[in-house]
Amino acid sequence: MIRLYGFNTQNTLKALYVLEESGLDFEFEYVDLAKGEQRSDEFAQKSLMRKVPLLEHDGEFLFESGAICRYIGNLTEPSVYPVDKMQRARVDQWMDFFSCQLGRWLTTIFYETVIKKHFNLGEPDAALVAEGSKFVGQQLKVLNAHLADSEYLANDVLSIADLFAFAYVEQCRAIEWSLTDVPNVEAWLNRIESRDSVASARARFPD
Ligand SMILES: N[C@@H](CCC(=O)N[C@@H](CS)C(=O)NCC(=O)O)C(=O)O
Repeated sequence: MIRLYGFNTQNTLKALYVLEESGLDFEFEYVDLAKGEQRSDEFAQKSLMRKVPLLEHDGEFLFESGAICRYIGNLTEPSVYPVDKMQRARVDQWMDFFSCQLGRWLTTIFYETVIKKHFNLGEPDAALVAEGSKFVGQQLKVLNAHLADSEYLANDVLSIADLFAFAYVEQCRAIEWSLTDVPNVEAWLNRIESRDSVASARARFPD
């Protein structure tokens, strides 16, 4: 039995998009972070981290969205997480690029300008938003150049890297970051968004 515990922010969405794309049977359990459900004793018994996403598979638990996406990728079609060493490294390369660079900075801006407001956590840190905006601008151009020659991030085929990255880049809408000057990124975003897996994942959340 596979069960994903999560909330509707980018870290859970990465794992949920990959799970939906995989075609594996799974359950989704909503953990309402706004109500502090991740801090319950019951949840702590499953994960010492008390964070989501958390994957449960036949009684084993796994945290960290990247590890979860790779694990699911290993359970499914080789093309979404290839076995060839260089092809797999290219998937990992783009996942790391998003975790450590573009996605990291988009999430910083999202946290400062959207989450803080939503959860009444104070004013955005203007210096951090400015620093993040500088890197997002630079790194979106890098991504745009890469996507000029390819419809997908790695190996010219959909992989877990695309779904993982999509969860970060879709935050551009909430932070009102226009993608019109990076049209290849915008086209890629729309391409991934049109997949049934994305619609199915979104339908898992309460209204
Ligand atoms: N690096 C972790 C980050 C996990 C994380 O920070 N999750 C947030 C939601 S996006 C969370 O559960 N926060 C609840 C808390 O910190 O109490 C991953 O990629 O899974």
